[in-house]
Amino acid sequence: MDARSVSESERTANLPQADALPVSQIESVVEDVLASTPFVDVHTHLFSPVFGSLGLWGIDELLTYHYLEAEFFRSSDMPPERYWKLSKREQADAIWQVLFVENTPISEATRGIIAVLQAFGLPTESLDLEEARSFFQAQQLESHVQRVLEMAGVSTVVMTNDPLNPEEQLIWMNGVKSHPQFQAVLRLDRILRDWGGNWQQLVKQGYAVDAQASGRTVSEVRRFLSDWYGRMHPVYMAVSLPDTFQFPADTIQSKMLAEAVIPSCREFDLPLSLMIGVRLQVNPRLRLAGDAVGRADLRVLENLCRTFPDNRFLVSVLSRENQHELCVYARKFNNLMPFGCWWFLNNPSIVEEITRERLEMLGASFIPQHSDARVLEQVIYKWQNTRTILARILGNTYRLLSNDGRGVRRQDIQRDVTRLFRSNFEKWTRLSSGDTAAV
Ligand code: HDL
Ligand code: ZN
Repeated sequence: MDARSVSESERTANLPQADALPVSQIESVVEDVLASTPFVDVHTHLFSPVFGSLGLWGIDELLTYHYLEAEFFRSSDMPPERYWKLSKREQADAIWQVLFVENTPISEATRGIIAVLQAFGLPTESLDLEEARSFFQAQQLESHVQRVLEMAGVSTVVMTNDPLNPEEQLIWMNGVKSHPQFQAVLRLDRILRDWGGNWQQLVKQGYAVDAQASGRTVSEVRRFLSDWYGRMHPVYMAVSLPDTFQFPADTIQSKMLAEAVIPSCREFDLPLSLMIGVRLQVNPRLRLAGDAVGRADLRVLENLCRTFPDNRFLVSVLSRENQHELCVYARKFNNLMPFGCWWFLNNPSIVEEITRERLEMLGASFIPQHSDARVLEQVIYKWQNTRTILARILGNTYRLLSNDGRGVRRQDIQRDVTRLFRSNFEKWTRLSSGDTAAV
């Protein structure tokens, strides 16, 4: 039958769901489902309260976020060397004065501060930070964490844990009481990016490794990973890699990946998170704000996914120019899970572009976002922005589907949002929905 001859009533009557939403209601239902579904934040630099001062929170930490420091140095005559000599409080005062008093906070990171202050009912146009400081100083951390995660609509925060960070190592060695809303990650940058500078730390921990990664080094690194798996119970192992990353290669990094880390991930049934595209310290004067981005050769993903079909790879790439090919690779390898609009990509204009092309090419089989939060209260604005953008994009996607001839119900939208922001990650990491339930 010619499609044109099907009458409107026959076409509608063919819709399998009598309860399909009117197109005009779709976006508001998407907004409501996004607002009422707690998300899993799959990559952050937050810590559960038991980690003490490693966990950052409050207005002075929010304002001295390295994203804001980079913007401060563009609008201030203060040389970085002088800024680094200031106290944390003085640094926050300087940033507030330059970016929020002398200039309008119109960047993504400065608007985020305004959104956080607004969320707590704090003034957003003060000439100083006294009222904000008093508010945060009055908070009790555990209840503040609960309140912030509830405001952000986040049920689970995935941390970044470094077994070779001396301060963090001590806390793990003394035994860490797990927190129902925080999951650990075994982060391996020091081993995989700077073997020369870190192999002796493994020796200090009792592992018989050497500078050339010869002899028993591989089996000892496997033992190191096994011991830390037992301490942390991580949901994945992770490493951030430069734009120049190559695999395979005749390097200690490649050997450690192929012979120790990737086999260990299989042994413990863990994904390996690869975050590719950082150009470290292009301007060391800015310290943590001194990193930049480079387009990577994503044939490394082809090689890794094809060589290790029984491993699962959780991948985020930093260059906007790598995003489309990441989608193509995800279509070729179902052991590749793209996630997030990372770091310099976490801006509404780019998040929209990336998320639309992922939906168009991958359906709901990817993880749209992570916060990368370093300071607790950042999750409030980062996830508020994600929900706003996703409401618009998903609303448009479902309208297109309706126009193509398939009505959409609320339960369809709920199923997709749950998959995008919870169950894709739960399945990838073998977490149960109970492990990530909102408390
Ligand atoms: O390596 C990483 O996990 C990056 O996210 C860096 O921590 C980076 O400094 C950052 O905070 N980006 O948002
Ligand atoms: Zn990060």
